[in-house]
Formats: sequence, C-alpha cells, structure tokens
Amino acid sequence: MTTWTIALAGNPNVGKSTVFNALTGARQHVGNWPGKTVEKKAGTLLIKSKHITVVDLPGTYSLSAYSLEEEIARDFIVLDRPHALINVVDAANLERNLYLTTQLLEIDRPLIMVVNMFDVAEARGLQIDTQRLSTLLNGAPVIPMVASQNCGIAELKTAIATMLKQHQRHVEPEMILV
Ligand SMILES: Nc1nc2c(ncn2[C@@H]2O[C@H](COP(=O)(O)OP(=O)(O)OP(=O)(O)O)[C@@H](O)[C@H]2O)c(=O)[nH]1
Ligand SMILES: [Mg+2]
Repeated sequence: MTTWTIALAGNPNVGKSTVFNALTGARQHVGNWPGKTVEKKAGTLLIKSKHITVVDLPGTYSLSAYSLEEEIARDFIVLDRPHALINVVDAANLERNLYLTTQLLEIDRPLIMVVNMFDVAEARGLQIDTQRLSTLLNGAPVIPMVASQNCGIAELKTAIATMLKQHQRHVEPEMILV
C-alpha cells in the first residue's frame, strides 16, 4: 500500500456510508434499513495534499462473520489490515455497539470512534460522556457526530490527520504528512 487506507467499520445502519460520503464526496447509497451496503467501496479523502483511501464496509455486529456482508467486513479488517479504523457507533444504542468495538480494539491498529446519531440520543435525553469513553478506549479519539447534517466531519478530518501523523514513522516517503 503506498497510500494510507482507513476503514469505516460498525454495526449495520449506524451511518457509516453517510460518514463515507461526507469524507470523500462519494454518493454511496444510504437508507434507513440495515444491510444497504453489501460490498466494500473505496473513496478518496485529501489530507495535506495526500490521498487517503477511505473504505466503506458493510455493517457487522462482530468479527465472527455470520453473513456474506459480515465476512466482507471482517476479511477487510483482519486480512487487508487497513492502516487505521474508524469505528462508527450509534449514540442511541451505544452499549450494543460496543461489542464490535471491543473486538476492533484487539486489532493492532489505531482507532477513532465516531459517536454518530448524537441528535437521536439527545432527543431521547441520553447523555454521553465522550471523554470517559475515550479513556475506556485507551485514549482513542471519540468524535460526537450528526453525519446526516455534516456535524463533526471537520473534527473527524482533523482527528484522522493527527492520528496518521502519529503513526507515520515506518511508512513510505510519499505517505508522510507534514
Ligand atoms: N438522525 C440521524 N440520522 C442519520 C445520521 N447519520 C446517518 N443517518 C441516517 O441513518 C440512515 C442509515 O445511514 P447509512 O449511512 O446508510 O448507514 P450504514 O451504517 O452505512 O448502513 P449499512 O450499510 O446498512 O450498514 C440513513 O437514513 C441516514 O440518512 C445522524 O447522525 N442522525
Ligand atoms: Mg452503508
């Protein structure tokens, strides 16, 4: 790989493709039912004039892969080994989503958590302590988001840039971010 590759992973219907579209300008199909994304799809994000490949994965509840979609997501995460993972979780169903998160944390890759659907959680009166979540995730950045309104996307891009810079010690010269 001579470009950075980062993958969007998370449970079905949490807004991964919405985040992907906001990051890359792509038009991946989004819709309000689980299982819309059935194949992985790559797009490009420019950070400091470097091309970052962003991969939108089908939704998965675990890395055990019970369906073809889950297998596609698992194989990309485990076998293709992207440089970093963006774990998109649903703020309104946080606990259920954290099962996959615990599995992703065991993969030896830097991780950013996007807590999407913050609007839904707030409407239900849920409060989410993103600082505490970050501490529980060994200091991984946690970004609150309403992807459908583009809220939090700029913060995510900044977090991606910071994360890649922290992990560029052994990368190809053309991948170095200055
Ligand atoms: N209220 C709200 N809706 C959102 C938000 N982000 C995405 N959505 C909506 O949630 C639905 C699911 O979004 P997708 O981006 O298709 O979700 P996905 O995770 O890619 O789904 P799969 O590919 O099936 O796993 C769509 O109707 C989006 O418009 C958000 O922050 N708040
Ligand atoms: Mg999708």
